Formats: sequence, structure tokens, C-alpha cells
Amino acid sequence: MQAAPRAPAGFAEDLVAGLSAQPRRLSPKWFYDDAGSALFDRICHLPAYYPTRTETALLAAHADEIAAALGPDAEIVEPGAGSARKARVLLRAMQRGGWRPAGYLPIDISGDHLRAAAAELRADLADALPDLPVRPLAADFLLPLQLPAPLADGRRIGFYPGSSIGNFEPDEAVALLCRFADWIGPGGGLLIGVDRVKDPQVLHAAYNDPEGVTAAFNLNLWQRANREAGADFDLSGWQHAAFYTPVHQRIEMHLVSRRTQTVTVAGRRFDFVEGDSVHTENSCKYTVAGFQALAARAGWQARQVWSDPQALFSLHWLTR
Ligand code: AVI
Repeated sequence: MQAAPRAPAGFAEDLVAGLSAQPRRLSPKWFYDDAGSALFDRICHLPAYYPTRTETALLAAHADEIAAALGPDAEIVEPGAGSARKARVLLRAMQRGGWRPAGYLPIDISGDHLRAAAAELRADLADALPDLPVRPLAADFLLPLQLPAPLADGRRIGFYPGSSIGNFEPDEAVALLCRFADWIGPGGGLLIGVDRVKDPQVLHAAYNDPEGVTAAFNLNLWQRANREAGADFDLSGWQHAAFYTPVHQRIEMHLVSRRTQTVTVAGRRFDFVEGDSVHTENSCKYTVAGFQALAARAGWQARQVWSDPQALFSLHWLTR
């Protein structure tokens, strides 16, 4: 008999608390079990989901300038590294420009996925950076976290691509940027990708793909709850919703009940009527100046910013 997946600390408690709250909500960090991480990888390749390819193209197009800004001998720390695809582009660019990185420390809540990604990265970079120390850390970086001791000269650079900062509300984003500053310490910096405010139709299309992958990603929360938190969600009773709210400059994702139903989670019963929603994610969008002002609240100084001709995405280089 196969063992049931081990419930991560806090998932069932968080789900019960979120379904008991008004409005109902669940943290997007629970999207990323193995199935959710694989679905997110598929999202990144969807034609409508422009952020990944735009940011990757920015990294490639400005590789020399970015590598020169970051400088040599720094350990790259990447919270929420996922598949570490963009780190490969960055590390290669640094090596090519003669700005040899000292190491790579990816952090991710999804341990198996992270270890596989680190092994793949080592293999992929074996030609260019054969001795690069890669130190994957399976952890929830939103909880108190002690990083391993710094390497040799101790300079660290944070790398937070993908506009994951947008998944935090502005005050939470400031708190996270402060936390990154503590990890990185003096002499380092932060290279961070930020999705820009733009035509709402472009945003709407990116989070409502016709292939249904984003819907599957959202609904995987309930499948995960059934697998790991003693829940009995009937998936046919729920639908994915994603829409732009201009006042908050964000995409909101929800799971919406299609009918009256009762769901049990960890022995607790929750009643829903048609149209009741559970808010599962915010994806905040920023103007360049808006993000620089947010970063300044956390003590980061804007140094350089790279963006694409269509003004879809921005890559910011910040120092303390
Ligand atoms: C990880 N994060 C930046 C993605 C985003 O666009 O907010 C997560 C995502 N949600 C739906 N599609 C992608």
C-alpha cells in the first residue's frame, strides 16, 4: 500500500482558518506541491502567460550589463527557486562576462522538486561552471529561516525573478524585502523581476488561458486538500475565476462554488452557496516608479532597471 503524502506543517490549520474567515481565503504558497509546481511550469510556457518569456528574454538581452552590475564572487540566493531555469541564464551570463559567481543557494518549499532542479542545474552548467557550489535548501522562506553560513568572502546577491513579489500585498512585500536585506547583508544586492501595470485585457488573458492550465493550477488546491488535509472537495462543484481589479492594480484568483454544498476539512464542516468564493491569490502589478517607491520603504535603493519594448515586465537591480 502506498503511504499517504505527509501533510506539510500548517496546511490543514491554514485551510480551516482561511475557510472560517470572511472573506474566505487561502495563501498562494499552498499551490506549490509537486503537482502544483509541475502545473506552474506548464503555465510558464503558455502563449498567453507573457511574464516568463519576457523576463527570460530580458535576462538574455542585457546579460552583460546585468552581470557587470552584480559583480564577481557573490553567492546567488534564490527564494522560491522552483525549477531554477532563470538562474541558469543568469549564472551563465555571469560566467561568460567573467563575473564568476561564488555559488548558488536555491530555496524552495517543494523539496523533491528543488533537489531535482538543483541536480539538473548542476548537470546543465557542468561545462561552464563545473565546480559551482550548489546548496539547495528545502524550506518555507516565509517562516523564520536561518541560511547556511556564507561562502568564502560572504558577498550575497538575492535573485527573485518571476514577479513573485506581486503575490504579496504591498505591506507584506515590504516586510519580505526587509527579510531579503537581512539575508544578503552589506555589500550585496537584489535582482528582482516585477510585472508591470498594463492593458487589463493582456492580464486577463494571461490568467484565463484557453488550455485551462491556470484553472487546473488553482483547482489543485482542493485536490491537495483532499490528499493531505482530510478534505472531501468535489472538484466538479468549483470553478476558477481570475480578474483584474484596477484599484488594487492586481489580478485576483478565486475558487468559486458552482452550487450549494458542504465540504469537510479535517473534521470541520463548511457550507457554501452558489457564487461563494475562496480568494486564493493576488498578483500585484507595478509601474517602475511604484515598485521603486515600495523597495525604498524596505531600505533598497534603485540602481538600474531593464524593461522590454512593450513595457510588459521590469527587472530591477537594487542595493542597500
Ligand atoms: C508565481 N507567480 C508570480 C505567478 C503570478 O503570475 O502571479 C503565479 C500564477 N498564478 C497564476 N498564474 C501564475
